[in-house]
Amino acid sequence: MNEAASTLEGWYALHDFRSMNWTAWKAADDEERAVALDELQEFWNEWKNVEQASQGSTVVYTVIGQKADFVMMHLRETLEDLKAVENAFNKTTFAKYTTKAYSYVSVVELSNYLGKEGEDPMQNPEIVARLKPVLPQRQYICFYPMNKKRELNDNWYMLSMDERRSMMRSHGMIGRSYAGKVKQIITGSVGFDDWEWGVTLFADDALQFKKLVYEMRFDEVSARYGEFGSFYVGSLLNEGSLEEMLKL
Ligand code: 76R
Repeated sequence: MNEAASTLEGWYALHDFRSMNWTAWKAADDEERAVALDELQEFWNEWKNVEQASQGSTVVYTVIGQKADFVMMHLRETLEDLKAVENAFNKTTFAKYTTKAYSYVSVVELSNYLGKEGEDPMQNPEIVARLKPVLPQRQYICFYPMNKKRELNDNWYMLSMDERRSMMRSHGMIGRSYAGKVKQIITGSVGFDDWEWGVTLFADDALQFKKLVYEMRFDEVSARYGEFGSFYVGSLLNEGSLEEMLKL
């Protein structure tokens, strides 16, 4: 059998995409809307407590276009914790005014392609921090799921470790040239969801997503072996801007 890359896993991830039911939201009276927003605020405070206790992280972004209206990205220690936060949202009054648009379940993943030999990665605080990251509050988010191809002539999983490692080096070099501009979080989803990885990118300039993803298309790992799902792009929401979005 071919040598599998060994992976390190951190927090579990849920990307929970929702659409607004504007008809219901507009039909509600002022008091109902106020109750919904208060509950949402309470819920938001709970997420912040989780983050402060280093037990997870949550960010909320709008989604531009018709695929959804907003996305809550949650990182938590266990799948049960993710289910609990999903349920808690579903039980809020605010959820009554939303519909489910899409979701993605995965786990923060680092692979050993470029790791240093002989080093125990879990002793490296930088690696531990990347496995359990506080999600960045950059202005824009981009999310898409992807696979590595398994076709007769182009089968990533049949390549030798050396071949994959050298291609991943080239991939990493391109990625690194976006340091400071784009922050990426790769989450693995083999066995969890419909694609093999979720790619979540954060940036203050949304054009950097286009430039990075485009540049990677010319790199062999993506050009030859990458298969991509739907792309979602959105901008940062905090309690204030969410209220603004919901104001009638
Ligand atoms: O983790 C590291 O920083 C080491 C180098 C590295 C690995 C191992 C790295 C760097 N990536 C790795 C793994 Mn990546 N990455 C993607 C996409 O749109 C596309 O064409 C592909 C989607 C982007 C935009 C991106 C960005 N990467 C992976 C894996 C797992 C592969 C496997 O195990 O087979 C996938 C699916 C994937 C996909 N990558 C970087 C980036 C960026 C910006 C970096 C540099 C990170 C940095 O140095 O800060």
